[in-house]
Amino acid sequence: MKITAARVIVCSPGRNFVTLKIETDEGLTGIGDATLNGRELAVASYLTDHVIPCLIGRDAARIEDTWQYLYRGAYWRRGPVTMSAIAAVDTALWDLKAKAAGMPLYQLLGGASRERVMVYGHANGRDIEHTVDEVLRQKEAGYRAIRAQSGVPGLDKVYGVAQGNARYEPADGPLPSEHDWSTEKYLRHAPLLFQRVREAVGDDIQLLHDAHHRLTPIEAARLGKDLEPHRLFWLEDATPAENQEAFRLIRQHSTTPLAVGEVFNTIWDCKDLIQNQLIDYVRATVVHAGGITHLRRIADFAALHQVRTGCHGATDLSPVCMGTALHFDLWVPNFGIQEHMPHAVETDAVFPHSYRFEHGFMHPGEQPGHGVDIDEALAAKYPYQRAYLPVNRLQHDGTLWHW
Ligand code: CS2
Ligand code: MG
Repeated sequence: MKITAARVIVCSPGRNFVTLKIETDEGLTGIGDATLNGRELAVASYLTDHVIPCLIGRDAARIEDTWQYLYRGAYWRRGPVTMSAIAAVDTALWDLKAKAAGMPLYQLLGGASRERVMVYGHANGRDIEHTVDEVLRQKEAGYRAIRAQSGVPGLDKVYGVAQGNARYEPADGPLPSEHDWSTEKYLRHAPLLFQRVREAVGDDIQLLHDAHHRLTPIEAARLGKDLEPHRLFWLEDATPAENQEAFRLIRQHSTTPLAVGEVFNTIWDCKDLIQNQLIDYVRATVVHAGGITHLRRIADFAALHQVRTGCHGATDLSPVCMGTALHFDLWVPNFGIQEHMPHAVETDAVFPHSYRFEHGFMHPGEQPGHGVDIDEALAAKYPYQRAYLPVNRLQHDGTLWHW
């Protein structure tokens, strides 16, 4: 099966997505997600200008060889733009191979290791009471695991909390808006939030929280310790992880399980974290970590150290990534949990898919391939719209802080 053509489709049905479609001489097509929130057009150009010309005429069955060709062959390795582009090609080739075999992707990976995939939903509130209501609403919707985020008294806008009645969307304007931040206020507030949420929701629901890289290692250690009584499933992105060694300090002080890695793009970003058992869950997912081929390598390495997976699943990862991740989740032996933030109605219409949500679990479906398609005619009605994540500044002096 030879690759005869490939093209990039950029569209904005509710938010921006970048999709790669590969065509073959046997008439089968495969698609892959290449979306990099806020930097979409860089990946689109990387693919169109530098990758697609090298794909034409290649054997679509040689997934591993193509991965190595794009990773080693470019000379410039790693980085989110490169790895999202490689991921798109890799995902499209796995989709093609599974379609050619007439089986759902998880079968090709080795078959299901479980019946269904546990997902966590989001509960975002203006304040503690609003967050408690949202947690109970998510519980009612069937979620067994819920991430709770809340506005902080004295701070105008906070990560993960929508403005007004709108849904929280991880890109909120044509230029970055500005949020303010106070670690002191947040550290006083977060333990009170989880005390109330745990009281209201009971012991059977798993609770998660995302600190979004805002804390220093010693502050993160204090938060982990303060949250221990409320038995979180995980505390995510407690401190930035460019320096992987930073997590040792948190570990020395707290038994709250730690998750990190939605911004990782290769195994090198988490090698020390995993082999020193400084984390419990690795958040890398298909689109930003080099596709199924590389994510599988990360997961296998993590398994040796009892680290489990917890794939990123915000709305800026397209349904193509979601569907592919669900096949990976159903197969991967050291599965932990999968994030689930439902897409907008317009997004779902552009990307028809076989995956489904039922009672807090998801399943990728039995369609051959990864089970997600793109309606190109409908996609063309939603042209790209520049949109960025906000930036964050310290409230007391305006220093640019971590997002
Ligand atoms: C988040 C995301 O889902 C998460 O845990 O941290 O909302 C993240 O901010 C965006 O995906 C960034 O593009
Ligand atoms: Mg996160």
